[in-house]
Amino acid sequence: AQDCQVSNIQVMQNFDRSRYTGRWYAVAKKDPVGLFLLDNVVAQFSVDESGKMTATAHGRVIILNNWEMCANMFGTFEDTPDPAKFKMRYWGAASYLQSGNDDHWVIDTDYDNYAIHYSCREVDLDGTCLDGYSFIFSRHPTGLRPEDQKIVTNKKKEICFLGKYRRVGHTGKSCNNYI
Ligand code: DAO
Repeated sequence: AQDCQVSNIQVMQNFDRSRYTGRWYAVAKKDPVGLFLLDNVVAQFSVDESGKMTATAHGRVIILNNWEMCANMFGTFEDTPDPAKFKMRYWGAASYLQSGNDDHWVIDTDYDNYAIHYSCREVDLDGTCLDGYSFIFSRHPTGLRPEDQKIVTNKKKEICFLGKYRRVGHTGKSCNNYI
């Protein structure tokens, strides 16, 4: 499916949330309108006693258009009939941080090295994504392994975001890389 219809986007088959838990480093990001998370983005996924997926994220953010700071964010995930598609409610540790409710789809992952996330916030009248964002996650702060790069490039193409990503650095300069 490469017709760029949001409803035709293929997600991870038989997604296993317990294997997805733990730390993921964002190594690339396609930004939405009104970019928020900048760099040094580390997400930590968990599954609680009731089986619900939750996450915390830490990263350098942009608020009020030009203020940069480090932020602690929280997310809870509501299940849908597709095990790889969630509704994510998110908020910040401080009230001036962004909050919202976004789709959170896991497009592909091998659980041990790479993961491709996708969220379309606004679907256009023609069924394509008008405003969306996507994280490329790695288990390694140094980036993707060469053997995973081809898979990730193909998936970027499938979700019609190829060429729209920027690198997400992990300098640790303005934000610590731990949660
Ligand atoms: O960075 O521009 C943006 C949009 C992303 C907002 C979502 C941040 C919340 C993260 C919490 C849970 C982690 C995956």
